[in-house]
Amino acid sequence: MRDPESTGGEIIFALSSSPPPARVMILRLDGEGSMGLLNRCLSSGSLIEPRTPARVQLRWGQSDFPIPAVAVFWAKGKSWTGNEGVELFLPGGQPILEGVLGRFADEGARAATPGEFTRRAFLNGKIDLSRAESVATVIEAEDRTALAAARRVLSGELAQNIDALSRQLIDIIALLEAGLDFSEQEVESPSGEALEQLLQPAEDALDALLERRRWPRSGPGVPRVLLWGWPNAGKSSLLNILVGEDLAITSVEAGTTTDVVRGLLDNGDQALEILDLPGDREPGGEIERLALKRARDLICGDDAILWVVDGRRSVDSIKAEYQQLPEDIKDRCLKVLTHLDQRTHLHEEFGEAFWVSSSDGEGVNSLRSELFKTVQLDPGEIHSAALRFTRRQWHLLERCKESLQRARRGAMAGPELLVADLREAQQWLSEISGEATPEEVLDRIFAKFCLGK
Ligand SMILES: Nc1nc2c(ncn2[C@@H]2O[C@H](COP(=O)(O)OP(=O)(O)OP(=O)(O)O)[C@@H](O)[C@H]2O)c(=O)[nH]1
Ligand SMILES: [Mg+2]
Repeated sequence: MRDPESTGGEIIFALSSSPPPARVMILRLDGEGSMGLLNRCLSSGSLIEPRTPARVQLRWGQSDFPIPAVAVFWAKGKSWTGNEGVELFLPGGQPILEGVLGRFADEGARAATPGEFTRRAFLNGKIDLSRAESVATVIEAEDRTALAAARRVLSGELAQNIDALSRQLIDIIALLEAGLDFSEQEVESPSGEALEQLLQPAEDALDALLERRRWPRSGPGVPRVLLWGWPNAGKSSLLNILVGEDLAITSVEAGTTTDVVRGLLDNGDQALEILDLPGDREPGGEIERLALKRARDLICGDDAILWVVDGRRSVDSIKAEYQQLPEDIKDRCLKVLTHLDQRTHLHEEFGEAFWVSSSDGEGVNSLRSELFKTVQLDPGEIHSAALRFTRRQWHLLERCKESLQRARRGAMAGPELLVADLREAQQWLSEISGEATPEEVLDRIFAKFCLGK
């Protein structure tokens, strides 16, 4: 599928159990020739039969005693990764571990990188990316509910849903394109009713899938609050005054914050993490583009969002900015108007907004208590078939929803645009399944895994 070298051309090894001291260690070898490699390291016994445990004696140094071990060999196509592989169970101990791994390295194998086994399974088409990602969420599960939800994804429930939804979209696109390709005359956009019939089932399926995310806000980890808004809106100043520490640099220069700055807010009962992000703007260069993308990628999941606006701006300009906000932010942000100390007008249209001054602290206490209330909101019921989405998956599903909404809104502009929006929606889905996930995103996903997985 991608780089063949990374799918089994090289033999990799890792400890896939807890590190010593331990009674037993499990080592894994993966890649073409794993069995031959292990056989070269044995002083007695040999691995011949696949999937049959064999008692062996391992030679791991010139003058050292052989180590009794049990080895299992997996033939190509039959293992978790899809490659030829060996699992080795042997007595736990640091010198043994170092000695055996050193021996494997002498034989030409190399240490696996974090998540490399799972990555190989994905690259070999054994699992899709949604299942690969869930290996990490299963390991990280904090309680039984989290574990059950993660295991549903591992077993392929998300993958099946994404696949079905993707096929639905492809069918609609094909139908529309058939009209575009073969008609001699001008192609009309489908009527409102026809469009409804085409899109509604897909939208319903997506909503049903999003609904399965149901996750208690007060659940795993510390709830997060993101500060979003234009450059110079006063985000970093607000972070500093909220946490009572000068964590972020502030300046009259627009674009001061270029990376995510994190602060912790604690009221004794509960803690909140506050993330100050670079101001939302058109990126000027590559580094800025990456910084903004990173910030944008953070905005998903259950985080509360503070939409921070310089309160000295005109109502019309603030309203226009609000219209431009991504849908997933609009729905759930608390509006904050800064520069209360320099306020020149009232902005009654934003009656629900919080006015604050980072210069004298006015309004900051009530915003702080509102934040704690927001994250303590009723978590909602946990869906009985909840799926443990990663932030990335959740984000992509929301992007898909946005594209479908845009398709519906823009349908009257012509079938070409409609098809383009639907293609985009389908593209977001293929990033979840991994068919169209950029290499650097894969690197980031698998880098978070532990070694040996
Ligand atoms: N008087 C007054 N000045 C403020 C207030 N909030 C921010 N400022 C000033 O406005 C300027 C911009 O504030 P920042 O906090 O750096 O703005 P930002 O949104 O983090 O900007 P970027 O990092 O560029 O996106 C700074 O000079 C702050 O001192 C406020 O409530 N009152
Ligand atoms: Mg800033």
